[in-house]
Order: sequence, then C-alpha cells, then structure tokens
Amino acid sequence: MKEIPVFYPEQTFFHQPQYELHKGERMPHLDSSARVTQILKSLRESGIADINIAYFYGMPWIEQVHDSRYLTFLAQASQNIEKLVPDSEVSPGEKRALYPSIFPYSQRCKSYGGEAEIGLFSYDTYTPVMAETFAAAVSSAGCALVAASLIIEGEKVVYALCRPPGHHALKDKMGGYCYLNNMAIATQYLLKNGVEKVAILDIDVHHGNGTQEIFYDIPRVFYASIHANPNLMYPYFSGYSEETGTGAARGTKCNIPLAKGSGEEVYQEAVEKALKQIRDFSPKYLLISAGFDTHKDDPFNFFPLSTEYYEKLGETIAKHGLPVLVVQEGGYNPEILGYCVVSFLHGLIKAS
Ligand code: SP5
Ligand code: ZN
Repeated sequence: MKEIPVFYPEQTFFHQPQYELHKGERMPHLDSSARVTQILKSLRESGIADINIAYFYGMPWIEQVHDSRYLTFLAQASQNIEKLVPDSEVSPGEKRALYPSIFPYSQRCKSYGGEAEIGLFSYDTYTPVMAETFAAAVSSAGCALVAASLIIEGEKVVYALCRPPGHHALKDKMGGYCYLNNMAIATQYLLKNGVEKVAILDIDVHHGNGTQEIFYDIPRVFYASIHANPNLMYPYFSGYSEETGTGAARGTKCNIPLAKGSGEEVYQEAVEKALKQIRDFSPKYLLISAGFDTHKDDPFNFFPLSTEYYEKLGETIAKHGLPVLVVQEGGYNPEILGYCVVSFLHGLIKAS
C-alpha cells in the first residue's frame, strides 16, 4: 500500500509556550511539542506514513495572506525579546514571553509603542510571543505549503503536521495559539497556482474564525466548520449559523455549531450536511483543518467522540473522491492524539 506523504515543521520543537493567561491566572499552555512527538510516534508505528521534515521557507506566500506590519512586528518581537521582556519580568525557571495587557480602543496614530504594540496584533491572552515563535510559525506555514504543492502534483492524500496551529490567526492578529494561518496560506498558494475553487472543512472543536474571516468575501473558497456552540466555547465571537459570507461570497461559508455533549450520530449528520454543500460548490480540492480536540478525552471536553470515530469521519470525507490536504490544528491530549490522527488517515485511504 502506498504511504501517505507527511510533513512536519523543522522549527516546531523550539516553540514551547509555558503558560496561557486565563481570567487573570496562569494555566499550563496546552500547545506542547509533545503533541508532535506523539503524532510522529503513532505514525511511525502505523506504517502508513512517509514522514518528512518540511524545510520550506514560504515568506512570499505568507505575505499574500498576512499584513506586512503584523509580520514585521512578529519577527521583531521574537528577535528583540530580551529588550521587550527584561530580566525583572521573568520568574525563575521561566522563559521570556510577551503577552498583551491592553487592546486598541483608538487608532488615530500611525504607530504605537510600549505595552500597546503587542495589543495591536493580538486578540487574546493565550498566545505569547517568545524568541522562537516567529521561526516556528514560518516553519509551520512552510509545512502546509509543501503539502499543498504535492496535492497540485497529483497526490490524493497529504498530511501537514503543522504546529503552531493556524485557524485562529487573522491577517493582522494572533490568537488561540495561532500566529500564521497555515490553511489560509496553503489555500492562497493553490488559488494562485491555477486552482479555481477549493473547499475547507474545519473539524476542530473551535470555530476557525481566522480562516473564515480571511476568506469571508472570497467566493472561490468554501469554508464549512463544525464546532462547539460559540456561546460556550472559544472563540465566542464567531461560528454562528447566520455567518454565511458576504457580497459575491454570500453562501460560501457554512457554520454548524453543536450543543455540548453532541455524540457521534449528531456529529456525523453535521458532517454529511457540510459535505453536501461542499459537493454542490464543486471544488477541485478538499482541505481539512483537522483538530482532534473533539475527542472525549480532550481537555476541552465538549464532544464525546471516540478514537475509532475518526476513521469513519475520514472515510466519509474520502468518499467524495477529491484530493485531500489535511492540515493539523488543535487536539491537546498527547496520550491519544497520535491514535486519532492515524485513525483519521486510515479512514481517508480506505475509501480511496
Ligand atoms: C487551535 C486551537 O485549538 N486553539 C484553541 C485555543 C483555545 N484557547 C482558549 C483557552 C481557554 C483556557 N484554557 C482552557 C483549558 C481547557 N480545559
Ligand atoms: Zn481547537
């Protein structure tokens, strides 16, 4: 059997945020590099993957999606972290990390300094900038780009093990552990390489607000997402069913929020509903923002999906017969994450 091409970012292991700020408290950061270690371990054991390190440096493609001022900020904040976070602000045993404390209420000037600057480019307190952040984020985007290039070359299933994740990143703001929107960057790459239309199906438990926002008025990109009711779950401000796109893109965005505790039957129904709309759109490729934080043992604890269910999900997706690019998003229980990925990939190749 042919192995699935898999790529992971060269710089991912250097990115190690230590804590997130939640309601004024420090909580252990969930996006640990153990996630990647465990996924690679399960993939190696499974024998279904051809694992490669992605070395691609895709800055021109990243610039197609993200604002240059935001990119300059990220690069310089990582580079100048010693000045931005002086010794007096670093506790013993901690690494230098920059978090926002104030968000813009007025923007009448060209530029802002001090505490304001990171606030301009952030929308939450879960997404710190550290010395290695920019390089890791660029590397993660490069991973999605390499995978996308193989899809263009005719591969049927490719898996980009991106970390840091991307679907919460806006064109000019980080958030939700995301800095650069890997999926949006891969999508732009496809659109600029002669692909007329693509569809993104986002199966992370959180709404992919960044991806939706970037393509909200672009009719060539269908974005469908199945996620936790945003009344109860991050990112709170989007993911409602009335969000369907704007202007010429009206009807190309599809949000299916589900109630807490929704099980595999309800979830499967939502998947079929999303896929039906995607079929009617007739895209050339199907791109999956794959989060496994929908699992019953994930710390987000919202849906009770089993490891085995991801195989059925993969099979359901593959039945559509389109080439599938899988981009890793969330999933925060390293103990099971690798099995979830393998189960999902099994499903994808079973039907193809
Ligand atoms: C890519 C992705 O899945 N990002 C998720 C970002 C969610 N951030 C919200 C953090 C809320 C505080 N931590 C709660 C721990 C769960 N029990
Ligand atoms: Zn998530």
